[in-house]
Amino acid sequence: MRIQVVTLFPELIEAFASVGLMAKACDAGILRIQTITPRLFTSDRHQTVDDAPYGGGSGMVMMLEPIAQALETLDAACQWEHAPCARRILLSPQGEPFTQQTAVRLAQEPAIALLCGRYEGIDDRVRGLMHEEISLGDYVLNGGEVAAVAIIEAVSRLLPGMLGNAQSLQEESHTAGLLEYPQFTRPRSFRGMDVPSVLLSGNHAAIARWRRQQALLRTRALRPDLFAKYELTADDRALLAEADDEGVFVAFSDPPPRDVGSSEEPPPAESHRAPRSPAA
Ligand code: JD8
Repeated sequence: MRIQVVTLFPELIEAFASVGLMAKACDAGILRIQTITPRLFTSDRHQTVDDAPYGGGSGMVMMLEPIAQALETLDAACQWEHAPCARRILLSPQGEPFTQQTAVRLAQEPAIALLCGRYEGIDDRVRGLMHEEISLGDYVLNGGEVAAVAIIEAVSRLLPGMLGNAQSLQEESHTAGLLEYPQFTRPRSFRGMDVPSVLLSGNHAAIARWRRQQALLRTRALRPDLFAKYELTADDRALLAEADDEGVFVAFSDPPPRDVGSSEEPPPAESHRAPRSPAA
């Protein structure tokens, strides 16, 4: 897949593309990242890409001509290689919120072009040059670059041939819409916090059940919005019912149970409870 980025800070995108799995994917030819700056398409001494807003107001607005020429140059690069032009995506707070579903859809494109604004944004007529508009989420960034790298990372890890992903993508789709189950590694005991004993039991069926149960409990407790949308199977309901009557808690998340009328700190209900909650 080809990912093109129009940005005043290509070095930000290149820094991300040069490490970890993204660098490996680029080296393997699974992913190709091309950046271009609108500054290349200015003709004044200061390489001006912004101007004051019509109607007045504070801040500067990015001008269309350098951006349009950058996008056209990227299209020409595709055409030179007899490849389809990229689907053009504007990154802005007004866009459709980016989700895993968006990532899955974009991963099916042969090429996408991500346009990153800066300053107060881009001349509104830019929308006439783009296919769609995406927002990373409901918070304010100073420009589109962080949204671009988030999208590049979420999309590129879905690409076929992406190193070591067949197995984990399979597992991910099984649990899509739920939070992950908790994971542990050595040592078995860390500052009084013990790894849940089921994980040391070697009973693979019991481990799979416990993990599924924890994923369900965590999602219900921490992300009721996701839980409401999730379609529970009969097995899932049974796991939750079992957890509810046995008083199973969400590993390292629930506060310790207290006896009614007692001000004494109760003993830990199970060995893998945190001794106290520094995060709370
Ligand atoms: C592009 C300029 C900053 C936006 C004034 C200063 C995405 N989820 C997201 N939050 N913010 C952005 C984003 C912000 C941008 C630009 C994307 C270009 N800014 C401006 C308007 C208000 N600030 C984003 N994707």
